[in-house]
Amino acid sequence: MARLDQVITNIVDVFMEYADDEGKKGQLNKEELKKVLEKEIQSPELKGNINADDVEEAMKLLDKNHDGEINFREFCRCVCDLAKCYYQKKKGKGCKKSKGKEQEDEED
Ligand SMILES: [Ca+2]
Ligand SMILES: [Ca+2]
Repeated sequence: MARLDQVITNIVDVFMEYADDEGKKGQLNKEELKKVLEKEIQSPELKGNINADDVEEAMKLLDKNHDGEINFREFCRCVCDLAKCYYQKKKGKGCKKSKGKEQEDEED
């Protein structure tokens, strides 16, 4: 499989695997979110951006529609934000910590 094929299928597969584990299907609750962050993010560079130890904080940051769970759209945004952070780091800029505020604007 090509690399982007893998990325895309992985995002979907990981989300479905954890989201359907307990509680509502297709939604990550706090425990499920903690598990994803702990098990599926291992690189210290990425771990620095999202903290599984403080899942309350991560949940607050990611749960954009404030229903207490992470849906696929919110999960995608999380992955995308991590990718952006990594990109910024590679360019030597370091990533801006979002403070849980809605940041819809794409600054480039
Ligand atoms: Ca669930
Ligand atoms: Ca939500």
